[in-house]
Amino acid sequence: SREQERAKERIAAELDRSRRRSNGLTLDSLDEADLLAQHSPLMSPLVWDLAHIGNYEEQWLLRAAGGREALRPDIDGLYDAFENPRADRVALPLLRPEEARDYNDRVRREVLDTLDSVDLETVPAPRSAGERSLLEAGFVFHMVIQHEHMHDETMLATHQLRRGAPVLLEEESAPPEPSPPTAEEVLVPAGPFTMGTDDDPWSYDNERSAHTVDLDAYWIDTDPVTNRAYLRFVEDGGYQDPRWWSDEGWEWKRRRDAVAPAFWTPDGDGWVRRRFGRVEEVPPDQPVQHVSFHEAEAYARWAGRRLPTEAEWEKAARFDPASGRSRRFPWGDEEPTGGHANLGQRALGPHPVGSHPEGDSPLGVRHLIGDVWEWTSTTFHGYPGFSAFPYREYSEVFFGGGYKVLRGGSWATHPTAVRSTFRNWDHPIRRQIFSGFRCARDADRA
Ligand code: AVJ
Ligand code: FE
Repeated sequence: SREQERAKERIAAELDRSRRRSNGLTLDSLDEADLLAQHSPLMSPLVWDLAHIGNYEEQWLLRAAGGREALRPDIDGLYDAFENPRADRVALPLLRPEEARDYNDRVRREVLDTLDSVDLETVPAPRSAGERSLLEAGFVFHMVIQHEHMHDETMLATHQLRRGAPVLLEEESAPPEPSPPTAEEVLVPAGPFTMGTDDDPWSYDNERSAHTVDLDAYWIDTDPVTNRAYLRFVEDGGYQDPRWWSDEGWEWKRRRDAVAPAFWTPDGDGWVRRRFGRVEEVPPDQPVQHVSFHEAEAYARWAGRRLPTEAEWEKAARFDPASGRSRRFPWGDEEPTGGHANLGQRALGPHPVGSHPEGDSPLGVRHLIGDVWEWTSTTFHGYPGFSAFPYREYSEVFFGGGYKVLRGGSWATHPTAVRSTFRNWDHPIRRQIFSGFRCARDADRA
């Protein structure tokens, strides 16, 4: 059908886009030694991510969806993230960069061939989370496209940790102009909303099923916490006062000797930050990034507030009080454009707050999508009726593991890999990711 043709064209275009991005972060920007090196024990050598992307694509699109013979079953173990912790990957007999490129190209050629012949089943709605198939509504292709972009974001974190001359270029010439400031917080009225989804064709198992959540009224910050605001916490001795920190957070801070967000260093009276090999002033109007959950939580307590729960974040990011409906994005159901949000690595950092008025939610909450991932107070778990699909290792094995949920995507997240239902998670100590936060508080009961 015409509709299926169009869906396939979109998939082919997105596959191509993600591959150009991966190559730009590896083969086009670094030499062989740099690609094979371990820049941080927290991260893989870039060449591991590169061939892992191809191997994942082989396993899911060629073997599982296409029913084809395996091309390189011998390398599955090398690129299995559970068999090999990140710190160990540098010692594996990995494909060299040129071999990885050839392998990825070969997989991709067969994938495009497979795409031609498969039937992207249409979804008989409504369906419960358990009843899905790999191809329905293009699911497995969407999963592989998002997977590649997630690793591209991971590779950006590796680039950020890498020492040496800068290699990445900013695609955009200048950030957009901020609009005038508005009220600092927004009141979200009490009442039910729909959290999660049953039918988003890009959604992962952990975003399902759609369910009603009834929340008390709460206030949430209009914008993510900026560097200017965070600096007040730093200069008020926030890192020296255990009152603001959880026991676990204080212990983390003490052991790391953290005194400010990652990549900040003192400079005269103030601070500078390193960003992809360049040292610059800390821009006051941008959301703070590279903070751990513990730092976000300590700031919130210092400010007399708290982090939002995951449900509070999602209600702010999609509930439309006029219709009572939950939207795909804060601004509506349309795909993100550069006007709505700072996504897709066009900038190499967050934009100043107030610079994406088109992206506001109906209640006037800003920058929910893009700029920085936002820590929430919620521990990663499965929604009611959760059913792992298509594999337990995407989400389910992380439930109950003390991971904290992050929402909204960062400037490094591709538009296909984020929406108001999308859930990310990480250890509460991690801050090499592009993480920030906003605060919330209970509304006074009348
Ligand atoms: C969803 C970002 C937590 O990077 O660990 C990549 C995504 N899953 N390969 C991760 C993922 C398999 C995952 N996060
Ligand atoms: Fe992966």
